[in-house]
Formats: sequence, C-alpha cells, structure tokens
Amino acid sequence: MKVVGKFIAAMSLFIMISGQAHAAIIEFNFSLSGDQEVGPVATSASGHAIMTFDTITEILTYQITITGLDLDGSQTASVDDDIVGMHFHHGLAGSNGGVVFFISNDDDLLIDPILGIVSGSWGPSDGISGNITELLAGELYINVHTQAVPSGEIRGQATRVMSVSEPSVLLLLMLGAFGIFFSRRL
Ligand SMILES: [Ca+2]
Ligand SMILES: [Ca+2]
Repeated sequence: MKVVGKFIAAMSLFIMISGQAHAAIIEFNFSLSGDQEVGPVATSASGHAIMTFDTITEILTYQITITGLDLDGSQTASVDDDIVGMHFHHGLAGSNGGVVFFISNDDDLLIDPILGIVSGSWGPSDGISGNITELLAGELYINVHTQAVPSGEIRGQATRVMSVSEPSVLLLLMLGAFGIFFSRRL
C-alpha cells in the first residue's frame, strides 16, 4: 500500500505540474469556405480565422479575414455579397447547430471592411463559459450569412493547432498506462 500511496502522490504532483503547463494559450487556425456548408455552397468567397484561447482568463480572441464578401454593405453595389450575420455555432463538421455567440453583438468587435477583417474577443463577460468544452473539442464553427445565402455562405470548423505542450499529455497517458500495469503487478 505504501508503494501505491507514493505512486498516487507522484501522479498527483505530475498532474499538478502538467496542469500548470497547460494554463496556456491554445491556438486555432482554419479556413472558411462554401464547401464546408451543409450542403455545399458554390461561391468565390472564402475566409481564414486565427484564434487564441487563454485557459486562465478564458478569453477567446479571434481574427477572421474574409475575401469576396461585403462586410459593411458599402464595398460593392450588389447587395448579394452583403454579410447579414456572423456567428459561432455548436455543431460538428457536416452538421448544423444552434448559435452560441453572435459576433455582430460582440462588445469589442472591430470591422475593417476594406481589408475584410473582423476581430474581437469572446470571454466570460460575453458568455463563453458554457461553451469552452465544445470549443476545445472542435465542436464549434463560424458561419457567415449573406443576403444571397442567408443560411450561410462560408463556414469554418474551429480547429486547434497542436500546441507545444501536447507532448506532456502524451507523457501523462504513458505514465497512466504504466501505472495501470504497475498496479496490476501489486
Ligand atoms: Ca455589397
Ligand atoms: Ca467581447
């Protein structure tokens, strides 16, 4: 039992250290396109999103660059390309889900219609708290709705960049597997 106690203590310490190592910035990098819509939309518009999530402050900072669409309705004469809504939705790739955050309502939203850049941050004050598990699991997507395609013209699944601290997760899994093996021998 002493050995088991020591092992549990060591595991606890490792998880604590590992947990601290994970109090970090998680990066997302993904594209938005018509073919990610359910069903696919034929469009020349596209987008790219770069986001970071701070695990301490729980603030998601996003920057979405969009080409081929009109962010403020004054960039082109046609109304077809006017963006009428941008949201984070909850749903896996290939399926539609409900809105979890209205980007247009973001309190610190910045829009540069000439460069086609939308940026802001979604944090606890914006109601991110109930969506963090889904965000980190890749279950959220950004949908850009236009006059021409109100259901969504381009879409992108929020996809994480493998962070540098991932190897410690692998190490933890290996240690866990070793622990199971070790405990069976006792
Ligand atoms: Ca327009
Ligand atoms: Ca905000």
